[in-house]
Amino acid sequence: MSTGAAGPSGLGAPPADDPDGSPAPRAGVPARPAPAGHLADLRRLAIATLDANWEHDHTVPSRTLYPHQWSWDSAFIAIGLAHVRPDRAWRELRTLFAAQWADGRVPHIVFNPTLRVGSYFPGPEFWGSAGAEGAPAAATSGIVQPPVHAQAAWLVHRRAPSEASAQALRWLYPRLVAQQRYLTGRRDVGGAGLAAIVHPWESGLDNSPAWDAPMAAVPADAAVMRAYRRHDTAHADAAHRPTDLDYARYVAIVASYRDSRYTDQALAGWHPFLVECPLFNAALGAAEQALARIAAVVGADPGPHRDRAARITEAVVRRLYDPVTGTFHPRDLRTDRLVPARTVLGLMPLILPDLPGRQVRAVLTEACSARFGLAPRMPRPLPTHDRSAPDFEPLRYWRGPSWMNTNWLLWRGLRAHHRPDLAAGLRQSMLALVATGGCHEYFHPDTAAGLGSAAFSWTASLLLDTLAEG
Ligand code: 2M8
Repeated sequence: MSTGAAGPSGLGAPPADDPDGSPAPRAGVPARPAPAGHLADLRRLAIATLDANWEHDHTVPSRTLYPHQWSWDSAFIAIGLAHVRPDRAWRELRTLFAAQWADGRVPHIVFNPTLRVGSYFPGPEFWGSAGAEGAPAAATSGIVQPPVHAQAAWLVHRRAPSEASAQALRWLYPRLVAQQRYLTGRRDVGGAGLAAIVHPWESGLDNSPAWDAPMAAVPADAAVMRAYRRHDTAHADAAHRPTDLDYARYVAIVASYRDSRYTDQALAGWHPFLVECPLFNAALGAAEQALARIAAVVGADPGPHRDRAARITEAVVRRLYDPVTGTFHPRDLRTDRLVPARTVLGLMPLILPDLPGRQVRAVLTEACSARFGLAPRMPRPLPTHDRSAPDFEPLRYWRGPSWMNTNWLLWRGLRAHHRPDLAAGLRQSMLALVATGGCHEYFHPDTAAGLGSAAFSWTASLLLDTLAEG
């Protein structure tokens, strides 16, 4: 079953205008609060989307574009499922962590073995995880995604604490700790206590302009892609997706890592892409905060988690904050320089509850500037890239469109840093976004037209969380 291109009214095609017939909010026009009946429609749409994407023991991000299990998608999905299907929320996380590698890495894709070859590119035959030491029996990718899982587990438990949820936490806790140990150990290429990502896919924001500079140094030729069949462009507009040259580089970076059997030894000496990402490392620090809370439930010591959270926050500020731009940037470890692009990644350290006041103020200034447009009354959520940048592209994937997950993270950060005024404005704009575009994967940042997959799981699940916590 597929919910197809679904707007909230009647689950049909995404409406150009509000279901009550009034015009959809346009740029510059504050979104007005949605009426209660309308919110109930939105909730129904979100649940239908998640139910349609449930696959035995996990949720696919999208039936068409992403038919396997993805790591950070599952964390976001569990957060929403906790509101409506708590058993599934725990199942989602358990299925993912059952595919954890012996070294603690949680793979970014767990492949569904029943799907035909070619249902996703690059598929299990390309990743060849079976040949790597410590890989699980299931076929997986060999890279990771932002570690938002401890926060997800904590939120799922907090929504409905019970003996069953405490038991689920007891099972997950050592696995979450192993995930952190992997990232702060083997992946600490820069030696400062932060994790390096080895592929843009590990950031989750695959073709963000943040990766243009480090990617330019990766030798590749777009013609390489003639040897492969891209699956994504068969299901989404190619003009909204990464280019063939991007993909040639993605494939080259995977091949480098895979051919070294996914070892992290001496990465600096041979791997072509090594970056400390602000979102990834903010998630790493926030995970330690969540683990401190989980530790208290499972009878472990929260103290070491708090200490590690403080050290990660300090390193994020020291390594990734630029006092000249007043925002955070990724650090390219191959050049040891900050990447100049100002993307939404730079705002993500706001999810760190102990971010110092100076950086909190700087991030809020950046977020409230015309680059991103955060305000107590705002027509649209934040785009993924600086609106004033010459390479801002409102239709292309992570180079401009609005996404629910980055906005949801920011919304959480605003609440943690006691900005209910801005959090309320952002929440309202997120609800208006999905009310206009449906549960799409991403959205035109001005018109809210739905882009990419029309029935995307984390849009649905984070919508449920946003609706519930108004
Ligand atoms: C997108 O990434 C995959 C590769 O991992 C792809 O483009 O095929 C990203 O949006 C990523 O953040 C997301 O986890 C994944 C599945 O939704 O799709």
